[in-house]
Amino acid sequence: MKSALCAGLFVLLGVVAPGMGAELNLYIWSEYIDPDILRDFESQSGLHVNLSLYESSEEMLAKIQYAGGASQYDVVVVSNMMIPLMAQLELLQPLDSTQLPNLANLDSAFISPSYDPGNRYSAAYQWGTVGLMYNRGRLPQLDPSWGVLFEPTRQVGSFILIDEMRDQLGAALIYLGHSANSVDAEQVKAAGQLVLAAKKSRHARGFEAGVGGKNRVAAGTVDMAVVWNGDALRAIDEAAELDLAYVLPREGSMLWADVMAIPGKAPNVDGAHQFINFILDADVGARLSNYNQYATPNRAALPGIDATDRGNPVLYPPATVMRQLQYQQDVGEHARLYDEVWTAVKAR
Ligand code: N2P
Repeated sequence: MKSALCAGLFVLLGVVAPGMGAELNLYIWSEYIDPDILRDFESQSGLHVNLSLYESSEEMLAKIQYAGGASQYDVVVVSNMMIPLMAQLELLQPLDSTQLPNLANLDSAFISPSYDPGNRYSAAYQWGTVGLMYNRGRLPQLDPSWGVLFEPTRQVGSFILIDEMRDQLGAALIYLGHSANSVDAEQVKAAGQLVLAAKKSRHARGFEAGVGGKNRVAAGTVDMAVVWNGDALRAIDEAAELDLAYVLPREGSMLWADVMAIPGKAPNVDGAHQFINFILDADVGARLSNYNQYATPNRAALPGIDATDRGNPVLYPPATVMRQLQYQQDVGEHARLYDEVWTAVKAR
């Protein structure tokens, strides 16, 4: 009797013992979700959201693969190119599409995409580009080229490289005229040499993962960084006293999608589906992008996107620019080649 009363009181107070499944554990890039959206999900679902953040795909994969993450988190938000690899490593479980009616809201480009046929494991979250964010006040004549990182005679000011393997090696591959998804060992090694030389240059101020680079530029402590468009756009607004800008180098750049997936041993699989379906709602999708300033993959959300964002070519590049962007893809067994080259670049 006493314990029943006690349990009743706990429910009343919203306190739930571990193992009761009333939590949703989300693992996501930092600065990537509106806290109000989480609060709304909590009140609608009755689930308490535990938020865990990461800054790079390498960090995320290590956590999921080797540090118990696959049984700790219910939803992970990861780059599209991680899906084939994580599925093959059995780190993910298939989605139950009957619990995801809002999947129909996604734009056709994100329905059965090449990285995940049939959306077996993933539903799109946001998409964006890799580019250069810089302080225009300090570098008014910046040449919009990857050469400002990789060509000693064209390096200017101070810069931060991105601690994200495929983005930083991809930029070097593109500068060399190769595919950002190259699986040619000589090409990838040459890209590694370029990144290493950039790292050793007197203009370089090291590597930063995730939001680190944009934070340094926004604080005025470096002139330029390799960053993602949405992070750059938020910094441009927040540090309005500085004249900051984001450019896609003329040699071209990379395009990515981030997606939601459920780890293989997620504690709350039903809650995970509820969360994914909630994010795929048209209204929630619009709020998400209006907060993040990343582009929405949700067609039904488009009418709710702020008009200035919708018309901003940094968020929704015109077709001519899109043709210059390469969609990042999983490189299958060649991931090892990238890992080796990247480890050497970071270690030296
Ligand atoms: C959020 C950035 C996530 C985009 N800060 C990386 N794909």
